[in-house]
Amino acid sequence: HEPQLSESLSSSLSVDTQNLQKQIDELSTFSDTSAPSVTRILYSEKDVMSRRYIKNIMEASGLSVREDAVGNIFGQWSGYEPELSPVSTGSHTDAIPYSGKYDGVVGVLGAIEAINVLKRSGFKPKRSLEVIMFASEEPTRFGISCLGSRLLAGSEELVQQLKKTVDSENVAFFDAAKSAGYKNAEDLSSVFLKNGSYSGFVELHIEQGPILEEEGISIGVVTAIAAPASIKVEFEGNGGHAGAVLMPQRNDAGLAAAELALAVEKHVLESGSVDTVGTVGILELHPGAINSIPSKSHLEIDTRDIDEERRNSVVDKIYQSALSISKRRGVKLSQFNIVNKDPPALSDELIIKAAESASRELNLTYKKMISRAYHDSLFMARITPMGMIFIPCYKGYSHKPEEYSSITDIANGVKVLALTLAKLSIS
Ligand code: HGY
Ligand code: MN
Ligand code: MN
Ligand code: MN
Repeated sequence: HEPQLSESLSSSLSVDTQNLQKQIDELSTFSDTSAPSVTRILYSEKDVMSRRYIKNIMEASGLSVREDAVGNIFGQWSGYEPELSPVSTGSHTDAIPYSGKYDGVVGVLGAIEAINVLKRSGFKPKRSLEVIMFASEEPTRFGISCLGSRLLAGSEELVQQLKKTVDSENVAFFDAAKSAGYKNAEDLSSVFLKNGSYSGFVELHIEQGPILEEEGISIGVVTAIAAPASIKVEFEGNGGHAGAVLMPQRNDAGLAAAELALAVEKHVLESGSVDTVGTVGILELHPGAINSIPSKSHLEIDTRDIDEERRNSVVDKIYQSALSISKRRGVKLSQFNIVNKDPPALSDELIIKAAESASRELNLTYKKMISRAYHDSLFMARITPMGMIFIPCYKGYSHKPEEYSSITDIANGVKVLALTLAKLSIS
């Protein structure tokens, strides 16, 4: 017979909100920029401090902790049928420059607290429960998003890419990993998880959008994650003296970049859907002197859509624009590198149902919705049934220091996660 969750479980879940808030605040101090902003870059000294902090908290919660070759960290609570594939949960703690202290963190510290909540309630897991802190989710240092979960999902393409990946200071990926203590980072394929390693994966995350707060709803149950793509582009011209070179003789790499940035906006707005987005978040001019015509420009484009075909046609149009701008302006298109062009992911129906019933049993309002931000869940979906639980965040702010979620909303998310994990654990 299938064991049932005791009726009283949902009412016996209590979150140690004071301790959880303290942990969120302490973790935010491991930052390369001053409060209230957080900057925590993969394999940096602050990242290493944050890793140690998380491992200590996992151990204090009685989890058995291990790390893989690139620094995905796993904390497991063994179930009474440990031979069954575990249920996993988790998120990331790396943070882009000048961002906030909740993105990712809520899904790591909140997941460990969800385990504590279940332990305090007397619940015994059948399938083991495993908390994962992914090596890094943000693309900041090496331009590769969800680096840890892409490897867990078995990306051979990424293994080849990482062998020749360097950061903006020319530090090779492997050297950076080793400097953070991951001595056998070169053994990348050891990171791959076999299919069936988990029976499910659920990530708790702030919404990074305004809907839940605007509609006064406590919980978001994610049904799909939008399809992200990122492109690195470089133009080269002759540069020269800003005073001496007359306009007809110029091939200004900076203006080529500016024109392509506006072309991104044009193609996105003309896609036929409000769900298509495009951003040029990095635009660098060389040599970067007021009186020197840019001889080189470097721009990085992020474009997404919940519809993969529509997103792909925008990428194609951006490429066509880059070619025509380079011809018309006589600048060389020296790089047009599609770094990633990922498909969207659908959440698993059973996990959606588990999260919905958990919300109902906890008397929390909830709404099914898509995630326009990407997450490690996008890649975990390739090797196991996936689901995500959202909590409201202030005005939908994220990736900036004003990012905020109340400890009440965080505690609601932790309880829904705990009850969802419990349901999946005895399934
Ligand atoms: O950009 C994203 O969607 C994620 O929050 N890093
Ligand atoms: Mn983020
Ligand atoms: Mn995140
Ligand atoms: Mn994300």
